[in-house]
Amino acid sequence: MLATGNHDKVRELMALLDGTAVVAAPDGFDPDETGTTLVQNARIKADALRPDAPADAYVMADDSGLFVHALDGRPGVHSSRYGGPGATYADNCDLLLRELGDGDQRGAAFGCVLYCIAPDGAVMVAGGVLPGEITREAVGTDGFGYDPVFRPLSDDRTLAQMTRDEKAAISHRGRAARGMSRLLGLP
Ligand code: ITT
Repeated sequence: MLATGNHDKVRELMALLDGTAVVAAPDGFDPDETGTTLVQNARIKADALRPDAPADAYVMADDSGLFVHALDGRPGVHSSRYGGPGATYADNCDLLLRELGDGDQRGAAFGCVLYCIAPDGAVMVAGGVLPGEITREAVGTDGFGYDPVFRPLSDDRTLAQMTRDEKAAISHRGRAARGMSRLLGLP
């Protein structure tokens, strides 16, 4: 059971864990993310869902964010709330482009931590990083979040110009999910 209220993460994680029975958290799942690191916030979400999940289920949380070097790592763990309460993905991208302006320092990295609690209480943690740079304008319509303004170092397109499989092959979440699959002994 995935400890997230973000349907875009659910969609990507279901594809990444293809062949495993995955269910989303109940509607409205949204615990306070008071941590200062991806690991802390992933743990908060997994711990919050554990009591409500079936006893024989594995509970897995995803905490992720975009870390921009010229902004000292912001928006980081605050990526979903960067533009304030109610900000859309487009609002967040616009704010980021405005903050960076014409600056040449555009290096950034996506990070993802997956935190899984097994039925017996054992904890498994896996992470993934995707280095890249922030574009000067939003390009592409696929993916979600900051995908239209993020170009991985390994490509000349943004993540929003890639297919789901192309993104999964290189992304922070794809890397973390493959690590978690190994820890869980999944195919
Ligand atoms: P949950 O806490 O319910 O899981 P959330 O969206 O609030 O959902 P986070 O606190 O982990 O999750 O914030 C992650 C944000 O980072 C997300 O909302 C996007 O803005 C951004 N993000 C994470 N992964 C991304 C990706 O693959 N592509 C684009 N943006 C991403």
